[in-house]
Amino acid sequence: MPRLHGMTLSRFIVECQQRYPNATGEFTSLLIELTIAAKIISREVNKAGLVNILGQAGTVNVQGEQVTKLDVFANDTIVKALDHTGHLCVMASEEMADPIPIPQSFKKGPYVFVFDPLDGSSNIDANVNIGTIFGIFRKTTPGEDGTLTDLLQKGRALVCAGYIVYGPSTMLVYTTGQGVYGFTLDPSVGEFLLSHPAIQMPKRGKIYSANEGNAKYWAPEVQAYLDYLKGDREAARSAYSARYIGSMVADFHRTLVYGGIFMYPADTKEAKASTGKLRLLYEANPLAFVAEQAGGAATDGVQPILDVEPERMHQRTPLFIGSTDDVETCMKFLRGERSAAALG
Ligand code: P6P
Repeated sequence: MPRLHGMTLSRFIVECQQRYPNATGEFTSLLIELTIAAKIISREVNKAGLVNILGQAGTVNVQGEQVTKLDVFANDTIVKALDHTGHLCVMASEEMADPIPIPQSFKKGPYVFVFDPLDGSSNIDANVNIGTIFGIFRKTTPGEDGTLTDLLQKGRALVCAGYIVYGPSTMLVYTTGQGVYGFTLDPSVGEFLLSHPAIQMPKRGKIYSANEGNAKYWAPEVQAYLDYLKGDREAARSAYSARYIGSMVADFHRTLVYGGIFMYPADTKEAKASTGKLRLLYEANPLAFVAEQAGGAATDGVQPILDVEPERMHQRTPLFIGSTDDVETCMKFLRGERSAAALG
């Protein structure tokens, strides 16, 4: 893969395509259209405090969550940027109850696009980092119209996944199965520039990230793992620090760069969270693909996230994602092979 720092994302994508003689350029064009949507959303997010785009849209989405105006803007921007490209046959969005068909007046293509337009949006009014998460599959069913079957593919079938994190700088991080590459938006030229070639997650980190306010609702094995992370009260300072932003793209990006583990376990706090809060299709799967491509791991506590068989578009999953050694230690607790007492 090209590795020139400062290379534009568009040039990087085209040069990557040139490694595949049979490439049609459809995938390249789709990704470039996505970057345009990312720039538009970044512009709105970065000036959200200055125009009347903060606050609630006055509606509730399929998740039962208050929809912010920026959620709606991000969702509509991505749909409008991609639905007429001729590269997609169907889309699925965290904001839309049903699959998003490609209008009959537009040409359809071989790709399927799943996305969370603005994850962490409940943090918008506090100016906290938020992000867009996306995944791309190939169509598997006959005919030109995409179907639910095309959407409900295992994460292992993803051909591309990534996220845009809107923070101190806007970054686009993605993989096509050839490693993980990060691009930082230079607003002065309006281009994403290669800033993080071939990102590798440390094998073990020193940061754990979870909403400990839910700890009393977690399974005992998860609570035992938390005790391990916090270290024995008599022991010297624990080897781990806690960091939790409450915006998964930001918490994951930190985990990708610094290592450690992010987890959102199932809890008994609310019925919907009994299988975890995070969504499999357009949150856990894309980030799990990025994590594995960066040398990390992601599990639902039983199996790799990418091997989970999706049954519903908006199904939720527990998520433990991060450095391989941290995820493996976590799994030993979840399997009951370790206890906080056996800190060795
Ligand atoms: P809690 C944001 O709403 C989100 O979907 C993720 O971005 C984030 O990790 C999680 O929910 C935070 O949930 O229950 O800790 O507020």
